[in-house]
Amino acid sequence: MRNYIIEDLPHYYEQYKKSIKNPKKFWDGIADKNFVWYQRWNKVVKYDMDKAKITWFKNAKLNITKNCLDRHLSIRGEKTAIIWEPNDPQEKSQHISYSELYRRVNKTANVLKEMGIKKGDRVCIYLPMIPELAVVMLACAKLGAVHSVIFAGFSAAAVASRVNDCGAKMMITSDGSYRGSKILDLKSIIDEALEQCQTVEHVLVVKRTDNKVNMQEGRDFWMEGLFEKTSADFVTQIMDAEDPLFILYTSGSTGKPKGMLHTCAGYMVYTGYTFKNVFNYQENDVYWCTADIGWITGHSYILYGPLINGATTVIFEGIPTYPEPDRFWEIIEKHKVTQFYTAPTAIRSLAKESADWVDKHDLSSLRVIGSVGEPINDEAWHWFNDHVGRKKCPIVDTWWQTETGGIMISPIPFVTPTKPTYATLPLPGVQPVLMDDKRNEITGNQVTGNLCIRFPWPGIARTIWGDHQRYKETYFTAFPGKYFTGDGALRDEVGYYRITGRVDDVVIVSGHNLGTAPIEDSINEHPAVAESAIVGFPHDIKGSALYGFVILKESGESRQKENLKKEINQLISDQIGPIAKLDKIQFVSGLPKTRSGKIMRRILRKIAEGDLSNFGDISTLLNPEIVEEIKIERI
Ligand code: 6R9
Repeated sequence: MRNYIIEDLPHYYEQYKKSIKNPKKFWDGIADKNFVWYQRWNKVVKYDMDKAKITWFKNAKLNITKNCLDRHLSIRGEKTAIIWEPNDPQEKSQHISYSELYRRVNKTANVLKEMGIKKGDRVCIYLPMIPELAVVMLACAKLGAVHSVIFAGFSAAAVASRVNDCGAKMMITSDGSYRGSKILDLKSIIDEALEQCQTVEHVLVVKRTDNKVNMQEGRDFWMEGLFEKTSADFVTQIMDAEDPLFILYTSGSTGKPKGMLHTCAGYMVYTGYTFKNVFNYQENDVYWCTADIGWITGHSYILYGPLINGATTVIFEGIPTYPEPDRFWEIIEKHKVTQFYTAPTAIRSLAKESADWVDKHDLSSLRVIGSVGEPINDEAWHWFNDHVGRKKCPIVDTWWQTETGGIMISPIPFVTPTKPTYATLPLPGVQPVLMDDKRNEITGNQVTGNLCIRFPWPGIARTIWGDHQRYKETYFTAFPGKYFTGDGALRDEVGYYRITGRVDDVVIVSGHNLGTAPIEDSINEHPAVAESAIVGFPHDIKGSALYGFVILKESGESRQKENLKKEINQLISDQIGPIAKLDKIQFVSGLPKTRSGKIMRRILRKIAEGDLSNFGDISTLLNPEIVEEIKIERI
């Protein structure tokens, strides 16, 4: 990012001010200096927030893969682009160079083309975390097809609804997937899903587990066989700035899936710029993000952002606890990882284990550690800081969304002083505003409100696939003229932001607005508590009251449950006030979570309300079986 590296705090403020005063000039400079284009734009940004119409770099011509691959070949062709770490530590890891990745992408783009895929066609991808996943996404981008990655853990029904929503012409999957000690049969899930889909003409199957699979004559083909035969030359498709790059369905929403559409130029510029600055990436670093590529974090910060910057990015196939709960720490030590980016849910689950698992590893290669996906509670922040960062690595608590394409609010490492549980300051070009429920802007500091963004940034999703009206209604009507994030935030005395959670997680008890996240934080500080979730339920006198679902650590299991309840409420009372005490506490063995680790509060709310029917589609949960248990043991 020539000329756009943020060097120190005054420089941040200077860049920030420039970006707000003249966003066009700011983004024009970044786009101009750091990317390769076939043709320049004639307008940096054009927007109408009421109609939810936004364009960036209008009429520019480009292909993101030129920026991810081609331009690196002459200077870092032999450099490792991808380090692939398999599920089983006994299996060899792979180092794939930029030139080898380029070759594989070209051959795969030829395979897709020969199978009839053209610019604009949608290709659904249902693959484990193997190198081919990155290769097929880039191959789609290279030929101009729109990829839609579906997390390879979703059920057949969830797959079918996504395939049908985007009208995919092709599906790419594998014969199976290794997850810890399990083998998942991906191909039969796809077979079942496709019984309900009319648009898919071909299924390409990547070999991974050597499972026996059914191959449907004329529809299904082994990728390997086709790949071997094709040429390694491919002429890159020239894309318009606003041509679709990918569709990604957001997790955890009710009803019809929401296919967020990202387009070529703005997404490229935004992920490239934010990756470089937020992770302080340097040429010989080894960067690792533990997310699944099936989520936006994986798209932007395993694949596109790192490759745009010529980085070495780790792709890990397995899970944090296999074969032992120190797998993450072992991988950091093995590959000398310099940036480690993970989620609070992973941090909390590993913090439950003995600290010896992490302390015994040499993590001295680490320079920056990061968190994303949900608010990171105080306890988890400190554990991450003490045991993983060893008090030497800044923690970048990065707030953003599938819809935002890239990181929006985050410390810049070695620049922004961090503060536990705070995402701190907006990145240049991002204008957060806090709004009250009457649609007035809340100015000043030490205030809380609904988090909106005033001005478009290049990475913003342009629409919901096939439903622009829904896009407009969801994001641009609650607070006219602004993008509404659905999150609440607090702005402290120096202007730092702390994301307090989804605004729909606020419960009003006897007229007091209580955010559930801070209550959970204080419960989690109880030595016997591993994790908790609070929801509201109707109460005759208070309007709403609080219901807590609490997971105990093993050490807490044997304690007297009634005493524990009293202690938990005393803790809340001490830290927040008696008003925040829980009316009901149910001890549970797990919480319903989405695949990206978010608690499905919608389900807990229904259980707390006593509405035990019609939970909607729970097949996309990580642990659907827990719902039954919680339901039966409801108080
Ligand atoms: C990137 C991603 C978006 C929602 C978002 C917010 C929550 C993400 C956070 C955070 C607090 C952070 N969220 N990062 N909350 N602090 N650092 O997670 O995208 O899956 O679309 O979720 O996640 O509630 O609105 P997505």
